[in-house]
Amino acid sequence: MSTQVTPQSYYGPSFAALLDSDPQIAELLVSELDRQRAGIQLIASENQTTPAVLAALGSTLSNKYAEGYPDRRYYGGCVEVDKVEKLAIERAKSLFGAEHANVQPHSGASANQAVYGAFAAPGDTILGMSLDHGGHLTHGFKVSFSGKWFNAVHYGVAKETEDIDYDQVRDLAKEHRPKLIIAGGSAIPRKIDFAAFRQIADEVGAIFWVDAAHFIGLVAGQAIPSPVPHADVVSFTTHKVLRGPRGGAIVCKAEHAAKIDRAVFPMMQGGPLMHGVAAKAVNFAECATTAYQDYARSVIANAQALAAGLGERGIRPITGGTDTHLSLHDLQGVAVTGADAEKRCDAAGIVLNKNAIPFDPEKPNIASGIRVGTPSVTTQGMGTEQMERIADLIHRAVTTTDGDPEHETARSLRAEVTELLGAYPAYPTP
Ligand code: DSN
Repeated sequence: MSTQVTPQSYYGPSFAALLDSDPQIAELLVSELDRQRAGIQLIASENQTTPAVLAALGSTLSNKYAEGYPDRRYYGGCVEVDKVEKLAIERAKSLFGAEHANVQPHSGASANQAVYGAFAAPGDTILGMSLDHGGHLTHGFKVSFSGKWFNAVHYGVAKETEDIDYDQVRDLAKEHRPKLIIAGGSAIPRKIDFAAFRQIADEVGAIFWVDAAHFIGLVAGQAIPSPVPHADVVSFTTHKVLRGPRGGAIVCKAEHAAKIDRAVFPMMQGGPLMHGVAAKAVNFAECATTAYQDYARSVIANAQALAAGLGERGIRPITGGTDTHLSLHDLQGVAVTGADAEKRCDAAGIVLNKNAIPFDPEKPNIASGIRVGTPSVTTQGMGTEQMERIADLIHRAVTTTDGDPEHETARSLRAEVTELLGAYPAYPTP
């Protein structure tokens, strides 16, 4: 068992019961908290949610079956969970200025399944960003249900700008007349021109869907423009920059509300995870504060500082920088693959992921790039000065170590990481 103080406040009052009944799993929970505390966490899709959200997740709401929607359930005893879900819905609508919200999707992929269920039938054509240019599996990638069940057509980025090629989007939309046009993805560093997408969708009579999973937290914090006024439907996850529980949600225009609700339940899901819905409600309230808005702005400032710091050291940011919480970097200038960089950083106490870059000469499991994001380090209170230091640590890890944790430089880099994290701890012990 870890020598650190038992993190009761993060795992809730039931942690003592777990420790008693299943010490093996209890120990792993603590080891994972230790792991999250011990490294610099730069996975762009991760964050460190609050003790309040963790408390809601670890609650007896997990016991309740509540198929249906508030006041329209298929089970008795839903009086309290009805109140919880109504609060979550109202808070989501208010936070995003949305006409309708569905807070039941179990995950981002579940939310996306429901959007397909609402607006498309198997065999229909969809238009999304290709995965190797920054899109997402569920936007029609060949091994995903979305690529198997729909006729998926993909746009990408322009070679010169490395940003979305809107002319290509229009040309493909006119040629293929998709039912759905999808904006969003997992590795897009720049703001998306939602008005341009809306215009193209209108030109071809398509539904315009934004998968805002990555950047919805920046929208909630009013740090970047919102897709909500432009899109028919916006799906998202609640655990990235947003910093809520692992889960999904959908907001949409009122005219699509019934379709979306029917597609989430009963088409794609059964009973909602009411402990997750409660945690989403807690999170939406947290995001409506000026403190969260300050956080969202700092996430971007930090991402820009980190991207610039890496760029100055020969690790080129795709598109030249970022407007969001993440940047994507080309390692070809330092002659290291993404897979090697990920391993070398890991050995140095820095957690990030290899990532394909547009027009990547390497296979996806090797890749020529890395993706870095600042949601977690910003939650820990770090600022642009620390990003400069992290850029230096990454550069040294990538260019002077070999992935062996016992390598002398890896050991000294880990000592520097520990020193930096000492001033900005994750989940500081109360
Ligand atoms: N896996 C997520 C990410 O890392 O971007 C997207 O689903």
